[in-house]
Amino acid sequence: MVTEGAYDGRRLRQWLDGEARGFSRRDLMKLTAAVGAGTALAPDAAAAAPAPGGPIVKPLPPELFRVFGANAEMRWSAMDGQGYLVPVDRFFVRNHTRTPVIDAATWRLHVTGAGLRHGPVELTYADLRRLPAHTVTTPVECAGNGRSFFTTQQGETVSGTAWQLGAIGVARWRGVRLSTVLRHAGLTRHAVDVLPVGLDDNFVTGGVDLGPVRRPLPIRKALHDVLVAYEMNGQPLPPDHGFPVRLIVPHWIGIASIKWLGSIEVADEPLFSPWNTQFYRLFGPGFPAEGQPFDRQVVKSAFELDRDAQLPAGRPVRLRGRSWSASGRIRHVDVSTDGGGRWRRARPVGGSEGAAWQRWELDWRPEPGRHELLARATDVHGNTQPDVAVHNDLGYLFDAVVRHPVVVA
Ligand SMILES: Nc1nc2c(c(=O)[nH]1)N[C@H]1C(S)=C(S)[C@@H](COP(=O)(O)O)O[C@H]1N2
Ligand SMILES: [Mo]
Repeated sequence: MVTEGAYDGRRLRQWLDGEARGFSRRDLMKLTAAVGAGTALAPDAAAAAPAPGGPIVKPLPPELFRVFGANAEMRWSAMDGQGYLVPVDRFFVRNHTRTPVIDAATWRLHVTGAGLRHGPVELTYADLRRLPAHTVTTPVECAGNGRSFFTTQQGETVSGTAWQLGAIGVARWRGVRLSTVLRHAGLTRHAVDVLPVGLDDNFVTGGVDLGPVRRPLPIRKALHDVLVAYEMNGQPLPPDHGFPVRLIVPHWIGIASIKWLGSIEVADEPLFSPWNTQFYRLFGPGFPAEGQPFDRQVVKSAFELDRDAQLPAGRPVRLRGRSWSASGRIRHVDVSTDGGGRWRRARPVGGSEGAAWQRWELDWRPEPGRHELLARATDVHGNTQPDVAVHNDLGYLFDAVVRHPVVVA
């Protein structure tokens, strides 16, 4: 398992040597030109200064987080006793560089591009707040959530941050529908793709500046359920989660939900960025050489326990967990406390606001010793968690049932 940075460097060298899959040097030249244009379109980028201190602003106490450089995942034990939503103090953070500090008073959202009817439009924070507000409860989940289990459970090599299952959080997001913003700006019938661009530092890897973090969305998704969010769990967005404004793209991989939103290009042709060509595609044997694109998350489950958690012997234990699917509500969750021999149906707890996830519980009378817990969720469409996830080089979409060791003493 190598770090995301090492992976990026390796991929980039292959790319420069002409061995890259689906992204030629010519593409790189075009990309570099496009990046120049993108920067010119975001004159307020100077308003975003890196935060003093580390790459993440909020405290990362070890009982709530596992930290990987600029990224921090939630420990699942931190959800024990919590409600439906993940509080901000334990919500995972995934930064390509570092959290910028942005002044909402000088911030502008620039809407530009050939897909606009009357030319570019600029919105202030106050403008955005005056547009009709909408609230959605939905997860943000990194495409690589669960990646470490490709290695520890399947013995496979993958690159990227070695997340366990804590690169997900569910929050209640409030803001303006992207469709409202785009219709306010005025779309032509030829709008095809929308490119949201972040105001954080350019992402530089292997000595090459890939420009600001950005990933195109098809106009259909953009007009369907995407939110331009300014609140998280009833409070202004915290700096680490995109203050003043981020995109929330329900059920899609986290990279779609661009934080620190500075501009949105509406194009009349398909758009590309490294985040939908070089990264966030499935590469490896069995996939096309240029990589298989994907956007949607899969089905997963987690126990609200640390790995190797100590549980008391001699009395009943109430196991709790959550399951989620990007395709719809969870229909049922089966739990095994003996390494997969016997399965029992977990009891659902509470509702499933926004179909973000389902809480569940199961009572267990454990014998002293080591045990392996497993949870397998099935959604309303019959999508279920397999025993083995499909390997891909970048370790995305780990959906297999995770074996969770605990010690009863
Ligand atoms: N501008 C910007 N947006 C970004 C990122 C980033 O580094 N910069 N990271 C993306 C990724 S990969 C994920 S998984 C989510 C994480 O959101 P969170 O940090 O609020 O949990 O933000 C996405 N949006
Ligand atoms: Mo991510």
